[in-house]
Amino acid sequence: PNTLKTLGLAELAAQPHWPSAVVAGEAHYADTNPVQFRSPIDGSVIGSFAPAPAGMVKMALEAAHGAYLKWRTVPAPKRGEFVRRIGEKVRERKSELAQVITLEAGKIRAEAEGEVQEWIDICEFAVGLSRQLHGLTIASERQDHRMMEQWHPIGTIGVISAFNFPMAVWAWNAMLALVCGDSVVWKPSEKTPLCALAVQRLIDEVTAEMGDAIPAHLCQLVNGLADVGEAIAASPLVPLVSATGSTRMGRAVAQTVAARLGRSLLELGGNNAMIVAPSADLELAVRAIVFAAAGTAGQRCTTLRRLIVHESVLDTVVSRVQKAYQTLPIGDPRKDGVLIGPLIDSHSFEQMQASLQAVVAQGGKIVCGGERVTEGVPAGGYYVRPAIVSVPGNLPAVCHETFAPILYVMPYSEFQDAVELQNGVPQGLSSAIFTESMKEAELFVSAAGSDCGIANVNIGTSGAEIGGAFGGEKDTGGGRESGSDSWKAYMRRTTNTINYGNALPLAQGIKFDV
Ligand code: UN1
Repeated sequence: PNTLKTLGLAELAAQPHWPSAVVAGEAHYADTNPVQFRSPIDGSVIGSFAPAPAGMVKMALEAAHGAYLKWRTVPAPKRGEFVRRIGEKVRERKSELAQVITLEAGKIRAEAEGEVQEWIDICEFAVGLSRQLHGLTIASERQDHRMMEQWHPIGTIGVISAFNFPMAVWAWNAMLALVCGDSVVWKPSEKTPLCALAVQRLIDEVTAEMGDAIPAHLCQLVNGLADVGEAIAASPLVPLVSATGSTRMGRAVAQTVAARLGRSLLELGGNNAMIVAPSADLELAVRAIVFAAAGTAGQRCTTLRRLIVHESVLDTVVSRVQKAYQTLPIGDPRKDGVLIGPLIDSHSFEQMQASLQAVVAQGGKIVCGGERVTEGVPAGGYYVRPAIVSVPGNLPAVCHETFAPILYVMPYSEFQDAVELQNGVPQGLSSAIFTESMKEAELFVSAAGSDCGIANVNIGTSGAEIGGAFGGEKDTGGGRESGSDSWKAYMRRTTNTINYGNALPLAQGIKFDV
């Protein structure tokens, strides 16, 4: 309750349901059948909201579009000022915001704070960027002509995000979109509506503090179900839809967006692997494996799911990871010292069990873990012991992403086979190699190496910094968010050719005398 008060949510909490949407700064309540949302910590009901119907999406999109029409002419460095102030407020509220993430997504405190830190980091990145949204000047082939590029705001960005990063993924998109001169409509996961409301409240506060310096209502929030995502994807008012979640969801969104020739930016499932070479520093490798495979209870899109180990070190690596797993503190994520919190819900637990059964039926062997933990943890939450499963290669069950801590371990003898195993799944998000061989490391990150968007050497697959472009290939969807030049997705490029001479020469030397 204290946290809700600090976050300015107390009066919303006094209503029978949480808002279905916050549009133009106003909370709206739909009259649809309310859905309850629960804390994964103990399965208790936190609250309920009536899912926003399509009419509310329309209202949100229209408000956002109106704000965009004003925002697009505000100088980009001034837009940066808004994001700078958001970043300052997030810094002040870091621990309260993290508490809401822990409550709704079940992250341990350090990881919840890490997520809020990603939001702070992307604010700082975006503020710098607000003075660097520049295009090229290109030599014209024509006498007395100049050719240049400009990057202009594009419109309203639709953001669809998942439960596992209930604030940071929205922030990667929204903070860039805002400095780029766009407005935002957000459909968060129906499992984390409170995180979204806390974020929205903070944005609304900064908006109010800035008064007339910026247009109101640049960010709208719609708490709804899949049909809200579909309505956003279908709307011609949304030139770019940025969607994070399952490959199935991304495929549906992308097809709807493509049908109207809109753009989508997809960050979908991963099936991330690490190669452990015979020369690897095993001490470091084991620490990286445990954080990447078991951390966040296996619920990051960058979670390590496949371990490809040279046969000469296979037994040593497996027994060291197994040993580390035995002492991993699993439990209430609010408690000091706990490293592994709960799965998001019972459905997630069932999927984990189904994947374990499938892989065993296909020839895999469970080395350890996979079972529900009920002692020393809050009743009602789905806590599991992270599993290690030995497999001969990429069995069918290994080829799909199960959002839970299952680590499939497979052997290799030749380096080239390891690279093929790493690339031999439909997904292509993150990958890593542990090796002391310069040749192997360079090959792994070369054109003929890992086919993923992220390829790391001597660090794990998860926990990327915001400064790099984030995303992956194949079933991961091809999008790039966050750092580097990902901002270009949120703008439209115009090419301008300017004639400052007295003649009208045509390109390609064409003569057309009239
Ligand atoms: C996600 O799981 O959707 O690289 C994002 C990481 C985090 C982001 C994960 N910085 O693990």
